[in-house]
Amino acid sequence: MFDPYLEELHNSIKDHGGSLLNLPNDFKEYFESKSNAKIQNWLWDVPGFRRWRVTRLDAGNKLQVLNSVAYPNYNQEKPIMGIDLLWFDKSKKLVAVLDFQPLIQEKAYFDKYFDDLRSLKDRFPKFNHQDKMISYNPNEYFSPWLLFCKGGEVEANEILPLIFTLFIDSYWKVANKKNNFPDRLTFDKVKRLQINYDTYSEEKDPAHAIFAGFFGKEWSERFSKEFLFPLCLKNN
Ligand code: BLA
Repeated sequence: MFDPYLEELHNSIKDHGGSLLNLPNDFKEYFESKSNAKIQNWLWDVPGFRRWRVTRLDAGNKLQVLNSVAYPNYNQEKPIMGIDLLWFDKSKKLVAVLDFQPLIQEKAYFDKYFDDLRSLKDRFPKFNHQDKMISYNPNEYFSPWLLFCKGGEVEANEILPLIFTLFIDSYWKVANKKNNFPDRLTFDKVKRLQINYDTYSEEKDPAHAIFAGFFGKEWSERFSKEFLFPLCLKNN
């Protein structure tokens, strides 16, 4: 379901000078026969970024996931790029979340980095899911123009392909924006906010139970600590 997006994302990262970093073998790929679930991960070194991770989960018709987070360097106050795409084939249900995740919730910051995301949001009303978030706080590390869809096959097959490309292209524009650092946020402040992002995300992530169910508690805890949220204060 998400392989074309995975390929597009990886090609786009390579086009922007990214190179693959090494990972432990059981993070590169891990298969659990009991659950028939496979997870693959990639870690990229990309100019301008401190860390860019990509995860692909294939649990057949139970669940398909593409997840990616890009953390700019600490001397860049730019938003974090966050993608979480889920497809539940049995129920033909799509959950798609794409955002420039803001470090702070201030108008001047939004005005500087969010024009393109705002216009994407205007163009794609189906990605304007209005229900309350269940686990996350919409005012913490989510922007007012978060692209959020809870839909089905039409959204997955007809709208997501358009949005995905435009979203990635828009984020590169933000990433390539000249940084007038130190602007609003200093190096130390950006670092603190990124540490807080990992701490917050680790706490709220609805995926823990899923990973533990598919791959066992032990592997999943190490994966969360060492790959997903290494800066999480709980782990340090
Ligand atoms: C929701 N993400 C979810 C859900 C699951 C995952 C199971 C709940 C789906 C539902 O409502 O039915 C699963 N998240 C995963 C998996 C990974 C993961 C398997 O990270 C693997 C690494 N989540 C992110 C990022 C964003 C994000 C980067 O990891 C930001 C774009 C957002 N996921 C996000 C949001 C929801 C969600 C906003 C809805 C949750 C809510 O309603 O509070």
